[in-house]
Amino acid sequence: EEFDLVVRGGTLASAAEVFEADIGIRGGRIAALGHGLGRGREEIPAKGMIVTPGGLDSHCHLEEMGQDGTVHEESFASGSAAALAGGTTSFICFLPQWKGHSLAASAPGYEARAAASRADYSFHQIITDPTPEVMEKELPALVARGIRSLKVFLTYDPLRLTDAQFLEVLASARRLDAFVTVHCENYDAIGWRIQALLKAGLTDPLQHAWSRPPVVEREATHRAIALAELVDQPIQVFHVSCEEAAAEIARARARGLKVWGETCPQYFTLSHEDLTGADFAGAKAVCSPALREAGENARIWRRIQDGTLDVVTSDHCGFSFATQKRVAGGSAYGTGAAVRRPDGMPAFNAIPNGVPGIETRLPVLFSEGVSKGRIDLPAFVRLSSANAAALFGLAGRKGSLAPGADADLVLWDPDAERVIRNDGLHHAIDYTPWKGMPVKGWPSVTIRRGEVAVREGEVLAPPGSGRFLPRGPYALARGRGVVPDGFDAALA
Ligand code: DUC
Ligand code: ZN
Ligand code: ZN
Ligand code: ZN
Repeated sequence: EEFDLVVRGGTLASAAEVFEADIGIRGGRIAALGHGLGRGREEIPAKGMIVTPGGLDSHCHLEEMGQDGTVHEESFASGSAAALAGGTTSFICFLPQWKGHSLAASAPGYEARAAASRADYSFHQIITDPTPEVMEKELPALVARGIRSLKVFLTYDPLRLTDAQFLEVLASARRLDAFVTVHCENYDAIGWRIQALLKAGLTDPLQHAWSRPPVVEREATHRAIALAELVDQPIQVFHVSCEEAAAEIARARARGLKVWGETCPQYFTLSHEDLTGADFAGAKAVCSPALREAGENARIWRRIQDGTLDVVTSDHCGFSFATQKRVAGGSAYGTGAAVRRPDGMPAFNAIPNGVPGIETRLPVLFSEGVSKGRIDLPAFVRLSSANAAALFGLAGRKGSLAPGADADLVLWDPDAERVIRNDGLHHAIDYTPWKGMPVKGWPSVTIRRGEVAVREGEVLAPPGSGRFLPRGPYALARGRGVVPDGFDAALA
């Protein structure tokens, strides 16, 4: 029987090994791997190319609507075009919850808008207000529809949970077989430091980093792990930016806890220097956790290499420089009053937090990681798709080259050299923090479920061609069954 598509003669990289084979695709899935496979109705020669599974970006913000009515400028159509062009074939973004509101009322029309995606997609449900109504009625229905992961914030005024509320979320997740992800920073410490800095007249973008130094992240990471241990519930710590927080995760893992750590390209390539510059340019690199001193990049690489940080996502959270980064209070992702400076620019605390990186995530990881010899190709695959697939209930379907997996593939030209420029990207944001960075290795063809979605930078997949990915129960999301002193009964 003829294949729909054969990718012929490439060097394949899976999460475990590198080997040469043809890939036969039928009905959107990988049907066969081998040498000299029969003909396909379509053939893509891949000699000299590296073929990896399509990327899974398990943390990105698209078209998110804040309680104040602000909507992220990055739409599902533009964000997913950028994702595909950068080799990412599926992503997990966020369903918001507004405090004081039901889940249903918090994201009007959001799931319908997501249907415009060109890449496959799922959601993490953000919980900001874990009332019994939400946790016992709405959440079970959501999980039953395959939305099986939660995100909580331990900081940001409109989003943060108290420790008591976080415990409620962990206990609900345990009952529902859902997975919990956590933004770890100490809310009160940040608020105190912001007030002190503003009072001293220190308002520049660089002071964003001073307002939330590593200890603020380390403390919250330690606390989140301790509370998760108390409930016997696995967690993933989002966007780890520094060795101090990574060390807490490493210690938890050494103790056998089910704790995982994610990081993002901004934390192994950018630093305080990017928070400075003429014309308020430092605002472009304001994200949370904040960028660290330059020496921190190498420490994050070491934690990637030793497996403590085993997922690299974009945390794409795009705010254009002209319209949002230079405007105070345009987002839930800022802290405290929308203070304006005499020059009209917002004080550091009122700059919306986030950097756009959904398209550059994999080229930057490939270039800085594989091309520079810091990681091998299987590690690249684990970091870019396979580990996230395992953590979020998509194992076997995404991040895999095995027969039966979705035929999501990226053909990399390992020798392609380019310098990142914003006008070469497909996102809707007016800048990239990686402008001017030389990279070696770029996706030349992206295949999503057996269809050529991008060829040499041209996005062919139309809006609406992505599919929602419902996620069923899986063992990795379950606790170890180790609750001391019989408290287990109280958690049931
Ligand atoms: N950090 C960001 O930089 N943006 C969005 C949310 C977050 O936690
Ligand atoms: Zn062959
Ligand atoms: Zn976060
Ligand atoms: Zn985020």
